[in-house]
Amino acid sequence: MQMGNIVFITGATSGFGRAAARRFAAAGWSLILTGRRLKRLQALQDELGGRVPVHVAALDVRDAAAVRQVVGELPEAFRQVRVLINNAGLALAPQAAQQVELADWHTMIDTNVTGLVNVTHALLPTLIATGAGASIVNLGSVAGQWPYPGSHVYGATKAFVQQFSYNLRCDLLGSGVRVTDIAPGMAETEFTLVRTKGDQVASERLYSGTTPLTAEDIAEQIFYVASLPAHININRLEVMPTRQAWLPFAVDRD
Ligand code: NDP
Ligand code: 8X3
Repeated sequence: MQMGNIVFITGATSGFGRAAARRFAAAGWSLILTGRRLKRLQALQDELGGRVPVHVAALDVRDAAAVRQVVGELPEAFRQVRVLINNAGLALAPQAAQQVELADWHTMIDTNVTGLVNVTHALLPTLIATGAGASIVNLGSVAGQWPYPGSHVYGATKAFVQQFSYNLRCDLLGSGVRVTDIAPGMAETEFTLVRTKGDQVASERLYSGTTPLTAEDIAEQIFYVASLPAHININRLEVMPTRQAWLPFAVDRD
């Protein structure tokens, strides 16, 4: 294992984050695993801790003080983070904007925007100190680029992720720190279960009869961009299932 290969993952309790933890562990990286569900983090630590050093911390990314505390209290062996995977995020309220509770919009903004900048801000000095080969991998979405009904604030938060990623690149020029916006299309995780507030049937219906991306597919892309030679920066990586594409524009008619 190369010295200094430490990855900090938000939302490691499920989906892309958990698959990324397994992918980086397979390559010998030390893992910092965060998320709100501590039992799931501990289960992942039990699974991977025999192979690589694993540090877990229960963390709600919306809480800036808690983020600062977790980063500030990293054990010595985990301090020199090389890769930050800003993965924690969620969609809520798949219905039309005019039917949505304001609280759901706030939760998406607080998590996908405020949470992501909280973690980025706390780890920027470390990543800059790491220098060449350091990476920030942000989980955006096709929803950040392409509009569709029921995407409202979710898609808008992911548009933020894209532009924030590009803007960070401008300011980090010369530091060696890379920034990538990975924008997946439909991927089968707990994402739809969360979006529908626990509707297992709706979740299964969305993914049935087609071939969605898997969490492992996206983990492979995350690992790829973060382990490229230090002089290569993938700015944005949009990945869809072969069996997903766009529809024509909708038109309101008499
Ligand atoms: P999952 O629901 O399977 O995983 C989401 C993860 O985010 C969980 O580990 C959850 O952990 C964590 N999370 C949610 N809220 C918070 C919070 N406030 N603080 C800390 N962690 C939080 O979904 P995915 O793996 O699919 O989603 C991961 C990312 O990928 C998200 O940003 C999502 O928007 C994006 N994405 C997903 C796509 C898909 O089709 N699946 C496509 C495009 C993008 P816990 O609940 O334990 O805190
Ligand atoms: C999640 C993918 O297509 O539901 O970001 O917006 S999609």
